[in-house]
Amino acid sequence: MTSECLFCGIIAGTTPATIVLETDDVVGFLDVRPVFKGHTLLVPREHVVTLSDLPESLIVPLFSSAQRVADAITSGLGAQGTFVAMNNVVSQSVAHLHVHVVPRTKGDGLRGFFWPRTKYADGEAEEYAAKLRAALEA
Ligand code: DGP
Repeated sequence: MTSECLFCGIIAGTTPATIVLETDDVVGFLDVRPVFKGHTLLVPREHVVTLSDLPESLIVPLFSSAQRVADAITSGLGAQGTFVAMNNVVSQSVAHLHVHVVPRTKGDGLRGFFWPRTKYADGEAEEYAAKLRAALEA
């Protein structure tokens, strides 16, 4: 917990939020600026900033909570599916790891989250995969 962290304040109950789930390790609350209504943020109670900082012991608690909320969004809100995402450093506006679980329904107007897509030149995919495999083995 850090006193200047917004999400630590929500976890501690000193900053108001609309809570949807609480476990020993994780808190889930509604995003105050939802992409669609029901958009939930899941945060580990422990203050960590990025996915790289998340202790292995919290991976299952955090992502099983994301799975539960994703299921609740479809069964409880009538969404057809969900988009589950996390910004790390770039576009991360709150420096406390948070998983977005966003309700999705066909025709909701969100087209692939507005991601521009690119293409690999001949042989380039293998170069990228080789660099990734080397980094994974390091
Ligand atoms: P990101 O941009 O990935 O770091 O997402 C941060 C999200 O946090 C953003 O969608 C809006 C949400 N947010 C920011 N301030 C507050 C707040 O005070 N309360 C709640 N519930 N959500 C917040």
